[in-house]
Amino acid sequence: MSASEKPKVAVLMGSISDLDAMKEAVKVLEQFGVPYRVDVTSAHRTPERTVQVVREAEKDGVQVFIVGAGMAAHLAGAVAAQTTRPVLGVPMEGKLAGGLDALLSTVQMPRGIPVGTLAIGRSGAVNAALLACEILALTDEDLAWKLTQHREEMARAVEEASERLRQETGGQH
Ligand code: RP5
Repeated sequence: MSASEKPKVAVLMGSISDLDAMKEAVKVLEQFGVPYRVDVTSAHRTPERTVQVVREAEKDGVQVFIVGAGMAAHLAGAVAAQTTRPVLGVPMEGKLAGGLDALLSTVQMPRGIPVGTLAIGRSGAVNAALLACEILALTDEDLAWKLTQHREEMARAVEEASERLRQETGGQH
């Protein structure tokens, strides 16, 4: 992202150890040309910094927050408590029962402070970024067009895979 571009999405993560999965969200934002900022901040280790990051991001013009955290994954909720802009939570996998701990900590928000929770891990990070694009596309025709193109490309890829499989196996439609 060039320094002159104002970020529309903030990608936050609770630890640098979340970066592998959260990189997937960044890749999608880059693919769609959506300016973003990235921060590491922890609901538990740096609670005040978390509030500051949200304030700063809002001032920068961020419209959507994508927040990844693992274990007792309270970061998305802590961010949601500080903003009325949409917060998309991505539970990190791998600590307990494949990330069930993080999934429940992210999704089980008390009434009134919503976190839109995605799937655990990389798929969740990808979908969080796509959902952020869809939210921004409500007022951005260019982005809406790119999303439609992306859906068409995915459909073509499925059809091509099916055709390759048919040729390799000699199977019939
Ligand atoms: C959470 O604790 C982070 O989001 C991370 O997924 C998990 C473990 O953090 P580290 O001990 O690897 O820094 O707060």
